[in-house]
Amino acid sequence: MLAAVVFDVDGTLAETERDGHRPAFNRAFADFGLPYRWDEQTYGRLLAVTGGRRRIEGFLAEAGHPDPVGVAADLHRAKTAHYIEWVRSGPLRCRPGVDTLIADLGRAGVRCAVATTGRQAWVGPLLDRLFGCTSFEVVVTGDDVANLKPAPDAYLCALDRLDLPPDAVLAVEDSSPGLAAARAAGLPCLVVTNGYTREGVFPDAVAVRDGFEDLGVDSCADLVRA
Ligand code: XBP
Ligand code: MG
Repeated sequence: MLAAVVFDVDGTLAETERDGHRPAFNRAFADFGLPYRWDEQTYGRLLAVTGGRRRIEGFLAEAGHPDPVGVAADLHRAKTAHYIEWVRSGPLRCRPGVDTLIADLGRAGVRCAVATTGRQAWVGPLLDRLFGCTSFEVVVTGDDVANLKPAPDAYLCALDRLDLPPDAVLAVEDSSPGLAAARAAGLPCLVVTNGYTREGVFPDAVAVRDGFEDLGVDSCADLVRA
């Protein structure tokens, strides 16, 4: 019995990575006079590390930059400010069909939630702009958990706040770290791929699709029964 759907944000609810997060990271590098710029392909590789601060940290360590941990914290603050600006006024859209699905789930009495490794400072404004502030009953962000995806913490926290068992909840993710997080928390997980993850292999997914078109409440319910 499907009681709730928990959605990832980046890459799932909206294509935010290539034209949203990536330029914000690059603006932060420029602010600090650093020579690094992440092109689309490099950024695709770096997405294996979730969380912007950890992503910068790993990259700086790999590049041999001094004090990667301290520098990453400052850079990530600047990146977050740039990204909030893009969320407020950039060409942000949800992925086609996901807004209809969320509205249909609500009408059918299926609760909707969010579990992301992104930061609260921009997650709230992004959800409000795309879906209105009442669409998600529970919103878990990277600020709420000790360990980011692929650790299960975000999903465990969502289940706790929803007060539901994992087998009554469908997770929707776009990537391997997200899928691993959902599975580690015991949730069946639908993967909806995007430009960065289309070539991926997702053996643990209950289903893999390349978009939300034609995905309705009944097919979500079938997936938790599968
Ligand atoms: C998304 C992320 C996020 C963003 C950056 O992972 O890894 O870290 O790229 O956001 P997922 P912050 O979709 O699996 O949640 O800079 O706010 O960390
Ligand atoms: Mg994602």
